Amino acid sequence: MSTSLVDRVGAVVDRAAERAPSAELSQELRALRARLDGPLRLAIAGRVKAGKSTLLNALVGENLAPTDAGECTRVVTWYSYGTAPRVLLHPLDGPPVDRPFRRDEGSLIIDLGGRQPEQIDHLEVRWPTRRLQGLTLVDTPGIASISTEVSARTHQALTGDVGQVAVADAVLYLLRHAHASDMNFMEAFRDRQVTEGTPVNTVGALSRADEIGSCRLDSMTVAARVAQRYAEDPRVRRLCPTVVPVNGLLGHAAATLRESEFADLAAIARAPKDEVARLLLTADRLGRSEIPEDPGPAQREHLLDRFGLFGVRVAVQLIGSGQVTNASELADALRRRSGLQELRSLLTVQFTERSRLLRAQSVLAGLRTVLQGTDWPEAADLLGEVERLVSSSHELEELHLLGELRTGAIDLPEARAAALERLFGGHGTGPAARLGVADAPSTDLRQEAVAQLDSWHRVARHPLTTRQLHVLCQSAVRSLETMLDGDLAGP
Ligand SMILES: Nc1nc2c(ncn2[C@@H]2O[C@H](COP(=O)(O)OP(=O)(O)O)[C@@H](O)[C@H]2O)c(=O)[nH]1
Ligand SMILES: [Mg+2]
Repeated sequence: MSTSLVDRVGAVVDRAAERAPSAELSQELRALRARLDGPLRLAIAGRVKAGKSTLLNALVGENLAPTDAGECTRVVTWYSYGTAPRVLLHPLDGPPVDRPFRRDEGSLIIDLGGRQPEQIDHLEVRWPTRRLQGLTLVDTPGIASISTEVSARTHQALTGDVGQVAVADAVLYLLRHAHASDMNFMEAFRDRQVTEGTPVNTVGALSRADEIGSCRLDSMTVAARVAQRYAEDPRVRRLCPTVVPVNGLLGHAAATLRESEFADLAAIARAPKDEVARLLLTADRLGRSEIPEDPGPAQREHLLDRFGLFGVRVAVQLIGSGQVTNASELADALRRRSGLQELRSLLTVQFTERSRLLRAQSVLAGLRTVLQGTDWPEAADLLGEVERLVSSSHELEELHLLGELRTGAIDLPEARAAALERLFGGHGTGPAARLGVADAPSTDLRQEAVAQLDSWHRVARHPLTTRQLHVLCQSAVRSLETMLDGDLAGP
């Protein structure tokens, strides 16, 4: 896709690194350069206890990130692909060091070697799993954390403090309720992007969705409505245009379901109907009731921890009604109800497909930050080059306009705005998605593209077309021409 842009960005950073007046600066620039070819860095952000670490585990399909309390939850932790398990501690002062770790029943337990979270820049967990290939997930302690230092560390990781380069290329933001600090945080992330004002780098998830409808069986439907309302709220929309409900706890349980858990759930489902109903009335009863003896209170408490009250209710209903008959069918059914698949597709369309572009954008932002922070005479020339690169890139412009359209910053009739959003890659970057038609042979797609090209030319020529729309028309024409010259080029 964005070969030319990525190459050009790479060339500017290489040149800057070669000419840098100090070894330190040169090294910083080379590290930045490496990001261009590295995996996309997706940070999971949100308030403490929003369910970030749980969702990260659900996305990886393994129990890696520690949840709830513990000192490791207070450190920014990167989970990236590695051929063998390895944990590196990056202190604030000094080079990274390998740290021992172990894994018992639960998540990874990392030995920090007596270092306080405040002295650690971040931890890096490398893990051999397919899910982390091409995607690094960054777990953050949360804004408005207990300690201001930890809050600040989160901020810095995501937005880059003044003079610092941001760690994340994109953010998955977990919302539980629209707290004021949620808004401030997203503002900060947005401000530091190259194409200022674009929220395409942030996708929102309404987390712990099962709790929204009091854990009733229709909780996810209720949560979907709430998520929709959130996404329509101008304050939320301006910052993260899409919000989907997700139940990370259930997604994680589904990905790691054990036979013994299925057996316990099935035993509950077999009990007399009124007994089951009484047992599942509240979390307290489920965890503490004397009966049944099998599964006893300890096992039921375990089920609650793993599935939540909603998850247990759903699982018992699925087994009791005969809709699922074994652990793997149950896992599939629970995964479907967790909202994890919808979240995954959203992440694919919004981030993975334009991974190269987002990385190029981050590297440009980083390069700007580094250059602005030096008194090196050549920095001004290089900065000029960065600005030219940004303003001449149609791909970055698409990203920028996409953001403007989504947030309603551009005043257009809904149908026209929707067509442009699609065309600029808002629902996927392939030709069919951009054209808004079903996938078809490229001759058919080419015909459609030519027709749309013609129609945007006509809008552009119309005497009543505003200047703003005229600019959009030109971009639309450019997008279509790029498609016709590239993916849809004739024989
Ligand atoms: N019911 C329910 N509980 C959740 C969900 N996600 C997380 N939790 C629980 O919320 C608590 C905090 O989760 P954690 O992932 O540590 O939140 P973090 O501080 O944002 O990383 C834990 O006890 C989780 O088990 C969810 O989707 N549903
Ligand atoms: Mg956490």
